[in-house]
Amino acid sequence: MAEIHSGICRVCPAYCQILAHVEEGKLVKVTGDKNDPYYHGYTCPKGRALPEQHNNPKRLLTCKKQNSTGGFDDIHSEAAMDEIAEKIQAIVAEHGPRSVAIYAGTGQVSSPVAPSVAVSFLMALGSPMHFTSSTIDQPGKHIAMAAHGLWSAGELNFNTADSWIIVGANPVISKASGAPGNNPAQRLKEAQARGLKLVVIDPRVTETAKRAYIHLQAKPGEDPTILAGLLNIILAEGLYDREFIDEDVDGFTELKQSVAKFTPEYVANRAGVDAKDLIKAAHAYAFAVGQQGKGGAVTMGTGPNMSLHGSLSEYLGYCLMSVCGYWPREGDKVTKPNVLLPAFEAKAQAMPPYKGWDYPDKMRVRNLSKTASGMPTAALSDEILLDGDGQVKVLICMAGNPMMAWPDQEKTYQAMQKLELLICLDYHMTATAELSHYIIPPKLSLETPATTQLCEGNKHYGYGLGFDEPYASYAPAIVNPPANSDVVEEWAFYYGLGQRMGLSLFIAAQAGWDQFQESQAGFAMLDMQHKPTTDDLHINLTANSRIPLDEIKKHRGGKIYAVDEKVQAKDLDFAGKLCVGNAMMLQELADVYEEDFIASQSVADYPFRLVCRRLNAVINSAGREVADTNLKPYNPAYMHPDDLAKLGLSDGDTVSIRSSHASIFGVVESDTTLLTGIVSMPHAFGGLPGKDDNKLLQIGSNTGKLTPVEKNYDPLTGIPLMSNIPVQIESMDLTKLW
Ligand SMILES: Nc1nc2c(c(=O)[nH]1)N[C@H]1C(S)=C(S)[C@@H](COP(=O)(O)OP(=O)(O)OC[C@H]3O[C@@H](n4cnc5c(=O)[nH]c(N)nc54)[C@H](O)[C@@H]3O)O[C@H]1N2
Ligand SMILES: Nc1nc2c(c(=O)[nH]1)N[C@H]1C(S)=C(S)[C@@H](COP(=O)(O)OP(=O)(O)OC[C@H]3O[C@@H](n4cnc5c(=O)[nH]c(N)nc54)[C@H](O)[C@@H]3O)O[C@H]1N2
Ligand code: SF4
Ligand SMILES: [Mo]
Repeated sequence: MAEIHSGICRVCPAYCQILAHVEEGKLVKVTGDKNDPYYHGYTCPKGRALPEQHNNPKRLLTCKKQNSTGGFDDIHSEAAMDEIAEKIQAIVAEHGPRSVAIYAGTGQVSSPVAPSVAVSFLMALGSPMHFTSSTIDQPGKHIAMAAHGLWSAGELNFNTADSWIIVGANPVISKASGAPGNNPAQRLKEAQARGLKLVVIDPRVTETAKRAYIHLQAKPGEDPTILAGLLNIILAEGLYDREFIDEDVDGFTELKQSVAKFTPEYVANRAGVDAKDLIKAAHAYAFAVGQQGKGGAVTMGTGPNMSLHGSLSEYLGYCLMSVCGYWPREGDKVTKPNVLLPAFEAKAQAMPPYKGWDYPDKMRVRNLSKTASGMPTAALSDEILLDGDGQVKVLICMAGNPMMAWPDQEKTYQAMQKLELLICLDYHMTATAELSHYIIPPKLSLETPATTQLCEGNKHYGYGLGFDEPYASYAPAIVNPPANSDVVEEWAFYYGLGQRMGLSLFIAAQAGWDQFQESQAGFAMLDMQHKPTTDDLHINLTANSRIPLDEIKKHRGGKIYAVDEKVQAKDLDFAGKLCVGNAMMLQELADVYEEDFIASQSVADYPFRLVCRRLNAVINSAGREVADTNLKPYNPAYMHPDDLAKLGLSDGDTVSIRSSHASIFGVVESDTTLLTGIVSMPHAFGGLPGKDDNKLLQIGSNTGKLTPVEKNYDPLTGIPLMSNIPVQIESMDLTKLW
């Protein structure tokens, strides 16, 4: 008989409430929790594969140390931490603390505990070198937020919105960037039935675009043009909220002047859309202007953020919300009140702009610095490869896979091999783990206690994350790691090093962005003698929560709490405003107008554009080891059948895909949902450069190889061109190569 425990899936930031079926201590099945008031039983294939992930025979259950032949030997975790601590101390003594870096990838979404302790470890060491995948994802969000400011009362509610624009995101598959994560397909369907006017801008008729009132199937990379065009129509026709702008928005005149050139005809010609559709989209979006509580939002995904002008696109998205006054007003219900984060006073006023870039922590290359999005990960390989003061010699890679995910795979490969010490915290043998000196496998998600705090805290990222209800859940560890395993929770690894190195680590209660600054209350030093439990750390993290964790623990499973927060009036003497006229952003827009928009040489030599895309059953490089057999082991290069016909190609043919930087192999597959001229291909496939190229049909190929990091990058965050990459496609009979 299986016991059934409620738990939280934390494979992706949707954080679905699940039922874990356990037999004799082993996780055997995961189903949705139909009684959950927020998720209503929703799960996806990745969550349902949690038993396969936890019980995978190939899962790493002991720490590994690389031997002199490149193979791995088992090592006890305590011995591994002894050796690693000693090595780090020696390297720091010789090269200083900046020689130690941490890279935390997507897997850290599973808990706020490890990232918090990781940051504390680096701070105690005195190293600023903390990197995450955020700066190779959608770093434009943070820059735009800083340049525009935030609205203290948060955003309007998707479930009651009248119009919504989704730019280069596919939430039905990604559960991110637009529709709420608790069953995005269903939420979109309901919204459509209710009459939501959804505008989708995407070169592909995605699962999300199928639900659109208007789908602008535009060329990739033209998002700033299209968004400026929408603003121009709205401003020229007077469809904006004059009262709101007078009261709460700066920079209106500058914005109006800057977008005036982006006429419907100009935009239509440039982006390959119909001018009438553009006008219709602007009207659909702006139709609720001036009616309190009505309106919508603009949300972006990886598409615009990876096509160079991500910050500008995100910024223009904010401008569209602010000129229409699409923010909650006094008396409206707060869409995302905190539960496990501190209570806050939602006021109908701006949190004014701030400088979110050029922070004092500098990189040694390309004049890059830390920004509100973090340290520029696209420059970390350079920091490892470039000799001299400040060179990174030690990398702790936590829940990330640089060899699959970082741009410029060849450079990443050189960097990983140059490190004096590479430590990988991962549960299976990834391409990065293969190159590591030590691999420290963690407990998996259902083996550790969990709260929904991290999901809640993501609410300002514009990812459609967070809960649009006062929802929270806590789940204790549900199963133990397999017998005889020696796995180490990620936070405990940093703690173990800290103990050995004589460091004092701390943990700070999560403040939430409503408070905007780290709260000092709830800041606790960790007891470095007596090891805390993971539950203790969750208590620290939730020290300032609106509803005490103890109360949440009383309700097993998810619950919507009785928090009925209304937006309060603006403070009497408050003069702060949102800004739609940021000079740096509007200069970038002027540059976009001036640029030779279809760089003619690119078109002649590289007639196709390779764009990003995600798969339902896996998350980036993770999950393929357990995904069901319907998933192809490789990443097809999807193209329109007309393009294939022109090139004399059919489904399954092999090709070379060449950018100005490098080339990879691909297997083409026809896809009528695409614009012609596009190659749509999932990332994070393939193996090590040069080593695994002949395994195309077994493991696919790595699109990251096509992107150089030192050309075509965002000057603030360093993110290079990772979508809309000009490529040429040539038929290639690979059987002749191998
Ligand atoms: N060309 C191209 N490149 C891209 C992208 C693209 O669209 N195109 N997308 C970019 C984006 S958006 C991102 S976020 C990055 C992703 O960059 P990364 O995060 O570096 O890559 P992932 O493949 O997500 O690696 C996550 C790793 O975490 C491990 N993991 C999962 N859960 C846990 C856990 O609980 N604990 C531990 N210790 N490990 C865990 C997984 O096994 C996996 O190896 O890639 C970026 N790179
Ligand atoms: N199932 C699943 N879920 C995931 C992930 C996964 O790998 N699998 N990854 C997770 C991660 S790390 C992230 S960051 C999120 C990302 O979530 P999303 O941003 O929703 O990612 P995608 O599904 O790749 O959607 C990007 C869309 O942008 C379009 N596009 C490409 N270039 C352009 C452009 O220049 N302009 C416009 N307008 N569109 C463009 C593509 O056609 C594609 O439909 O998803 C997360 N969730
Ligand atoms: S959507 Fe995300 S959180 Fe929900 S079941 Fe799938 S992987 Fe888990
Ligand atoms: Mo991501």
